[in-house]
Amino acid sequence: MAIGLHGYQYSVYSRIVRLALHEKRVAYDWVEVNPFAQNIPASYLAMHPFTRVPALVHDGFVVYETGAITRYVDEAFEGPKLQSMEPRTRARCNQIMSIVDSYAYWPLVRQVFSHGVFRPRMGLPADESEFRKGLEATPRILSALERTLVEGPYLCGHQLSLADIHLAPIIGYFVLAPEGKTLLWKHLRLRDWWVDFSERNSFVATTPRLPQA
Ligand SMILES: N[C@@H](CCC(=O)N[C@@H](CS)C(=O)NCC(=O)O)C(=O)O
Repeated sequence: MAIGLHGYQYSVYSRIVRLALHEKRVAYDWVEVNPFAQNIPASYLAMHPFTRVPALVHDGFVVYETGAITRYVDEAFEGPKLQSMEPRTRARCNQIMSIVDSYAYWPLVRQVFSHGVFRPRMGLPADESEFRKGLEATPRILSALERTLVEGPYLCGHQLSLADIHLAPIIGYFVLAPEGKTLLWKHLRLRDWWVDFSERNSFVATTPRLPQA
């Protein structure tokens, strides 16, 4: 059984898949692909025509789009189940994954983290107005996510799910900006969820090595 994960070391979406594989205890080979590079290999573009990462290859079967990959990983491999069969719990988890993709990723990662943390650390030009726009968009997103945390300790109740795995890397980057951490700390249940998740072995083991501030 050969599993290859094509991803970028700093990519939150690649980390989501790494977390899912780690939690399922599935071994894989990592193939580094920088989606922002000018010279993305043609072999990768043949797999992922939208020039994003990640993409998973399992015994010749190629799948891209992170939610599709993590659901596949959960269903194709042994290990703890990361999706509930109960319709409302499952709907809530899918809703959270969709909130992350549709509303959270851009402001929290591409605006706050990229312009407030990543670009300055990489010595790249950063845009303060993008950073501010991201911060302004955030309270509504954090409040919506916090509202899902009614039963805890996980986002969808008593068991770890793909929803936790989908959100954690996004929050992990967001709180590296002190302004982001301050905003998260106003949402106590979400903060507690985050502190717990950040201590999981899978999360620690997949921490990207960012340049120091
Ligand atoms: N819809 C894609 C989004 C993946 C995505 O945006 N990945 C980022 C890295 S975290 C990327 O490849 N960005 C390259 C770009 O924006 O050009 C998925 O779910 O996998």
